Amino acid sequence: MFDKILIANRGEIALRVIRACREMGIASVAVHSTADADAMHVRMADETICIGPAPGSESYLSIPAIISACEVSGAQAIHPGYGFLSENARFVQIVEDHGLTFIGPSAEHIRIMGDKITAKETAKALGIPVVPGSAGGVATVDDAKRIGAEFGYPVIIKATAGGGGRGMQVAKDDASMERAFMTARSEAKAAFGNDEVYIEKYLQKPRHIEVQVFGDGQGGGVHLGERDCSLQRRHQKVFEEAPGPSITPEERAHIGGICAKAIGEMGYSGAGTVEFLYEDGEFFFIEMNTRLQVEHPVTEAIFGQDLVREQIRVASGQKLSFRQEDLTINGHAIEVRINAEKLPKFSPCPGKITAFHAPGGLGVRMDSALYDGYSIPPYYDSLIAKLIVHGRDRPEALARLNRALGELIVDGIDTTVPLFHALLQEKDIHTGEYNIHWLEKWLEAGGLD
Ligand code: MV4
Repeated sequence: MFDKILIANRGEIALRVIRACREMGIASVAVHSTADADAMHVRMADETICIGPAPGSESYLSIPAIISACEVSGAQAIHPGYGFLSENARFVQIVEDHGLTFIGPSAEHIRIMGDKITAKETAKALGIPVVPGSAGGVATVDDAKRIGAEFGYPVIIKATAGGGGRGMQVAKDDASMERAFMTARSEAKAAFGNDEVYIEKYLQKPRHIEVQVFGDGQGGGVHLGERDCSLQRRHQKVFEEAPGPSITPEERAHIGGICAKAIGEMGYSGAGTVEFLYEDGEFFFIEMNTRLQVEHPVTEAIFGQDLVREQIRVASGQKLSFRQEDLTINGHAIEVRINAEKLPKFSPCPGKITAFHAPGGLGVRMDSALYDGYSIPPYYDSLIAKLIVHGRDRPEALARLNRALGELIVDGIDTTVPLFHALLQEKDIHTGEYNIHWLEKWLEAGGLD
């Protein structure tokens, strides 16, 4: 096991990793930008190193700065958290070339899944059901129209180098294909420096269901069920839950079993998330994320497992501490993402916290790096807290969410908390009848008014 781990991240996820390290008797090294000298992750770590100026590109994304911080501190491993360098295959290669351990999958697995075409080919070859569509990249409008005719409109054009929704275009018929295809290509080029696109049958009202997997790097793989993350705004998740309200135990065992087997066969190491669109009882693979996700706590809550601890164990060459048959679901968990944003437009709202109180009590977890008097810097993501509630069933979790939101105090800035109070008034949220379009439609229809 490692003696010392460097955390190449900030905010609540850096705290999350520091906490796992402390429980495991591992020393933690926080890195920070000049803007984060007073940040909670810096206060809570065993050691701290300033790695550069405020912009992420010159600090949390600076590979030389992070490698140097490892060498200076004597950390043997790097936990990347999510975002920043967490899915950067080149970084992982450099980490390994310096004799350090990346807490996550191999550079090769990150590379395969980063290219959405090779990701899909790999998933398909491993028996994971994928969305019907083009075999590989589509180079011309004529080819795109052939695919439209073959699979039937509407189709969606996606960037091979994309993910997370950028550079996608829907074509509803042959006539709209030329424009959609050209727009997708130029957006892909602008966003990713790569204009390759592929095409899929467009699913009209799916849910976003993602399966949590873990590989031991030695041919073993397990799944920890699914999360439903359909409630999104502009491809940003706002509310996540586990288990998925529409998923039966049989469906879970089926798709989970397929994913776990695939992860084992790949020789995948560490935490991963296999993303699906789920419509009319069918799962369709779209992408795989090769990192720990923001919403991992809902899975931790219902399985009673510490996923960061498992990541560290696997990275150090130890076995997973659970087998598939040890994993059972207990109750229901919901996470809401609290952002420093002003409603109704979700405009970023950094500033000084003048009063702060985190909710508590049975079944309540708040992961946040806020404290009274803290000034949220304007340079980074607007996520300031994740409120996670756990109940014996979904109605209890929803009631607990309502109760916990009522206890929360964040004064001095605007947050997305009123959004969650409003959502809790909606019947569809209580019945679980929502899909990927529900939130945007509700906002457009004046849900926040
Ligand atoms: C799709 C789709 C419908 N059909 N693919 C958006 C982000 C990226 N991860 C995949 N996305 C979508 N892919 C097919 N074949 C609809 C979306 C989509 C979406 C997916 C998940 C959650 C929210 C979404 C919002 C709009 C579109």
